[in-house]
Amino acid sequence: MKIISISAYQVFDSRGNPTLETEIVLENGLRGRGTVPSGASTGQFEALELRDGDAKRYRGKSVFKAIANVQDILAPALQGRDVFDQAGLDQAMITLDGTPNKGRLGANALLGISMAAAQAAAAAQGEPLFAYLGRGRGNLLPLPEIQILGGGAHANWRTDVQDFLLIANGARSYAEVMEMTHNVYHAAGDILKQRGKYFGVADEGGYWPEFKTNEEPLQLLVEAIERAGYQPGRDAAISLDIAASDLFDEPTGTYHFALERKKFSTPEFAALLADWCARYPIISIEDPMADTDWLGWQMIFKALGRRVQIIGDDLFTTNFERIRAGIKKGLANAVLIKLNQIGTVTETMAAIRLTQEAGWLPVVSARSGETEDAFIAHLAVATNAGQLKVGSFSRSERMAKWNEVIRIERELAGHAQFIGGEIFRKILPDQ
Ligand code: 2PG
Ligand code: MG
Repeated sequence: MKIISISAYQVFDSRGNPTLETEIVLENGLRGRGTVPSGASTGQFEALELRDGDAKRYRGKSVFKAIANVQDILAPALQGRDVFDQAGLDQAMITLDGTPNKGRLGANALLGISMAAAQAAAAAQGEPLFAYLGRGRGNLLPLPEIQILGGGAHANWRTDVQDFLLIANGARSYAEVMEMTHNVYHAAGDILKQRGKYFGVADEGGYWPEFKTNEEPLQLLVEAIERAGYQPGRDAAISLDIAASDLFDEPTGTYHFALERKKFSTPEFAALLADWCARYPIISIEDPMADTDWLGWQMIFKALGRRVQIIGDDLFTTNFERIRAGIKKGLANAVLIKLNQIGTVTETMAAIRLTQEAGWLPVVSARSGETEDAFIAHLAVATNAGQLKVGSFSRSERMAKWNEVIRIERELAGHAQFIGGEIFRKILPDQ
């Protein structure tokens, strides 16, 4: 099935920032579209997001150069090729770019095409995207990781810790996760309203009240779980994204909590997180240490790695070589997976496979700047990844993904599988 045309144009993400959408048309007239997300707390090892940097247009954020690269360089090279050859299309784009971080043409230029090709191919095959990408083998509905409170770069630094999330580890079905999350999210909102601390939601849809310390949100989460009628730890547990690269001062090797005017050495920071894990029902921590502080990662993994999921996001940036190095060194037991950190669907799926083959868990993730595109819901099911992180339980760019999993479950009819919190048994012998 030949690709007839590839075009790209500027649309806008959930923060109102420009991003790129790509459309592919096939010889039979069917189409596929891909809309590229964008991070705020981006890792230094991510593939390059090409923005124009012209202060007079869209505050420097327009993506017209990336669009031109699609139209002038990538499209002419790919038109006429077989849309079912996803790996070949992605490799051709990687070769045309020719840099290790997609810095010449822009990872956003490549990813829009890569996603659109998968969508068009699925349409041509007459299959839903998850079935096409998974070659019919994907049927595991993901356990969601859902933000209740936002901080860090997503909430104007109300807290230093970036995300306080909920994992409904006791749920027996995806529907039950939705119900529990709904109940806890709104219970948290009720508590904040009663305390006069309800100020709406931050970039990913979580509340962003003022706190005096980075520990206070943990107490609030436990209260919200209890207020909703659940037992913390057994029914619903806490997950954190520390996004520690943003807190790390490289020259002095210290972590900073600006909110509390506190500094921590690596062992002190590891001890703080271990103490939180001893006192709160925390089941997962993402980026507990900075992406360059590998000794810190080893330290935290030694302390917590048998009972807490330790996820590398900025550490690995969905990069095959970085994940492989992390596996060798035993830095973590899970990998956050983001399409635009690496720039093509093929490389993203290879990163997921590598993670699974090592006996680690992949967590498919959205970005803080998202769109209505629900590609990642399909990716999670296609690869039997088992976990999905999309921000909170409000704002339609978030709900689009949670709702898409409901549609996928219907599509799978009786074949859908849900193992929920059981997934942690694969990596956590002491849970
Ligand atoms: C993260 C993501 C999503 P961003 O750190 O995990 O929450 O944030 O897209 O801003 O990098
Ligand atoms: Mg993160």
